Amino acid sequence: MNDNIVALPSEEKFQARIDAEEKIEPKDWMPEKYRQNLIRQISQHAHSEVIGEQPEGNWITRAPTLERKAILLAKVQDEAGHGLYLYSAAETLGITREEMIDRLHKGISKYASIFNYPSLTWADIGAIGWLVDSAAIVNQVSLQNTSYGPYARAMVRICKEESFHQRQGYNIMMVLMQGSEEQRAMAQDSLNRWWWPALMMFGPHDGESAHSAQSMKWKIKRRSNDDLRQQYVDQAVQQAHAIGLEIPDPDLKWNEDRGHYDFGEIDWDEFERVISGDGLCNRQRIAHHIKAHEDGAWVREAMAAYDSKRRARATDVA
Ligand code: BYC
Repeated sequence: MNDNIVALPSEEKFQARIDAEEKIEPKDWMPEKYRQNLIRQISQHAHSEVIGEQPEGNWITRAPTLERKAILLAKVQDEAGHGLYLYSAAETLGITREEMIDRLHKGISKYASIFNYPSLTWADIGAIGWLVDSAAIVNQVSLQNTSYGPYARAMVRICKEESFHQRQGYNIMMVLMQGSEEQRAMAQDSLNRWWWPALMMFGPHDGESAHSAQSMKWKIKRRSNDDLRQQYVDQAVQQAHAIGLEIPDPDLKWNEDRGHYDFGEIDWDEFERVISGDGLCNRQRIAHHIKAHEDGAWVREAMAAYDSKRRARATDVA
C-alpha cells in the first residue's frame, strides 16, 4: 500500500485501495455495507449453484445413455462444489453456513430466478447447460476481477468448470438438432421456454438495479447487468443459428450501427413474481432443500463429533 493511501481516513483509504485495483482480503478493514453487500451477493450465488442442481438432478435417472448420465452426474457434482467454494468465501466475511441456509429457507435470501422453472424434457438439460451456464460464464468471467479476494479466486475455478458444462449442454442440443423431426421440435420447444428466463439471469435494467451503482463503485460488480446481457445475446444468437434453432423473439434484429443485436423487452412482471417467491417451482425448490437439509442433519452432527474428538486428541498429544 503506498504512503498516500495510509494517511487517509478509513473509508477513503478503502476506496483508494479499490481504485488502485488492490484485492480486499478477509482480515482487512472494510465498510460494513461492503461486507453486507458481499454476503448478500455471494450467498445468493452459492444458493443458486445448489438449488440449480434440482432441475438437472431431475433427469439423472432418465438420461438417454450411460455416457450422458455419467456426464450429467459429474456436472451436478460440480455445481455442489461451486456452492461449497462460495459458501466458504462468504464465511470469511463473518457469517456462518447455518445462518445463510436459514435465510434461504425463510425466503430472506434469493437465488437465481431461472431455477424456478421446471425441466420437462431431456432437451431442457441441454438448454440449461447451454443457456444457463453460458449466462453464468459471461457474468462470472467479469467477477474473476471482483475486488474481494476469496470471491475472485473462487470464480477462476468455477469459470473453468462452467465452460465444460456449457459445452455438454450445447452438445446435447446439437445432437438433438441432427436427429428426428420430434427431437428437433423438442430442442426448439426447450429453447422457447428457457430463452427469456435466461435473459432475466442478468437482473433488472441498469437504471432499475438497486445495488449496481454502489457495487460498481466498490468493484464488487465489474460490468453492468445490461452490458452483460447484451454480450450474452450476441453470442447465443449465433450459437442457436449455427445448429438451426430459432430465437423466440420477433424483435430480434442485427443492428449494424451498434454492432449488436437489438432484442425484445423482458416480461418484468414475470421476473418480479418469480423473485418474490411465486414462480412455477419456488415452493417445491425450497421444500426439497429443507427436506434434504433435515435428512442430512445426522451427517453434520457426526462430522462435528468426529472433528471435536480429533481436536481433543491433538491437544492431548501436544
Ligand atoms: N434471480 O440490484 P440488482 C449457475 C435480485 S448459478 C433472482 O441488479 P445485483 C448454475 C437481486 O438479488 C450462477 N434474483 O442486484 C447453477 C436484488 O435483490 P436483493 C448464478 C435476482 O446483486 C446450477 C434485486 O433483484 N450466478 O450458473 O446488483 C446449474 C435487484 O437486482 C436476479 C450468480 O449468482 C435473478 N436473476 O445484481 C446450472 C452471479 N437478478 O438481493 C447453472 C452472481 C436480480 O436486494 N450474482 N435479482 O434481495 C450477480 O452477479 C448479481 O447478484 C446479479 C444481480 C447480476 C444476479
